[in-house]
Amino acid sequence: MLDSSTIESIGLALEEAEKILVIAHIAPDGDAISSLTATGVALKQLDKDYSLVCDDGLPKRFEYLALADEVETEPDRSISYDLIISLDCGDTDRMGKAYATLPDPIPPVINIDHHITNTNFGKINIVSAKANSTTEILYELLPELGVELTPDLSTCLLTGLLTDTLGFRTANVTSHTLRVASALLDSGINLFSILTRAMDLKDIATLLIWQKGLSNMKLEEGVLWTTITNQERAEAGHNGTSSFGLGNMMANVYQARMSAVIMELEDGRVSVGFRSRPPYSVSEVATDLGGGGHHQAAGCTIEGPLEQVEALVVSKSKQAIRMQRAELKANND
Ligand SMILES: [Mn+2]
Repeated sequence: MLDSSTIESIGLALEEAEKILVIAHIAPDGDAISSLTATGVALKQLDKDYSLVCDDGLPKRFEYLALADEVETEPDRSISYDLIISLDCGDTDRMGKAYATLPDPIPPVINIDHHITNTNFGKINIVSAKANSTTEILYELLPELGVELTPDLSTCLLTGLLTDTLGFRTANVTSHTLRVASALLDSGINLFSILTRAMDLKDIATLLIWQKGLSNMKLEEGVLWTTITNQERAEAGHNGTSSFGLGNMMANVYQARMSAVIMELEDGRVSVGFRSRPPYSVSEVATDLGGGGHHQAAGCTIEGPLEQVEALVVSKSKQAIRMQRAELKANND
């Protein structure tokens, strides 16, 4: 539950702000992008001036979200913003250039997030690792600020909840999660149509990148990993840094305790997406490598070359499995 003093300070910050910059994380997933559009819908209702920004723009499959066409890849340089709302970002790096290139003085930040590794970088922080998605936090928060739960808003909020729980399949889903979803559906929106567009429909490039990833896959000591080079990405016609569920698929293999998709990026750095099944956790490995995330899904971006990152990631993952096994065994004894 949100405490009333935090709600009050957010209400006050919004009231005083004239130009609000709303930022979702780089390489946005469904939760990031729908938190962004949901916040836009809310600010519009509250009659506030805002910009919705994500370095990497809005992925095509989320074009059905309200205000999708308002999402920009950089802040408006002619505006001097007086408030930032950061969404689904565990640290300020996740806001990318949208934040890093802002002129001084940097306006105060409202940090709304559910990553267990969140660094509480905001002036106001609403960080709840218990929430299944950042949109679940917005579902609690926005009505407290006088925002009405319209079908457009509910569609955004449910999209974040569905995508971050992989369609209610993750370990943190509870009856509460389903009650939130149920309340959102009561505003007159259609679960099937959101599920289909947000999670099922995909570009052929996605299957081609899976094909590359699966053929490069290796399994050692419970770590199932793959590497994807820039050339392979180009051949698949794949843009961006997401593997669109390949890591999730690989973590759901009996022989795997952790999975890692290690992908070369155009600038020579390498992005790593980690996944695991309980009781194993990948958030510590990702944090150790300069990233962050959740127990079952985390990631980081490291300087290349690819082969070096691969060796590092595999050895760190094996080590994490050994340590976590030992801890589990000690706890069971
Ligand atoms: Mn999220």
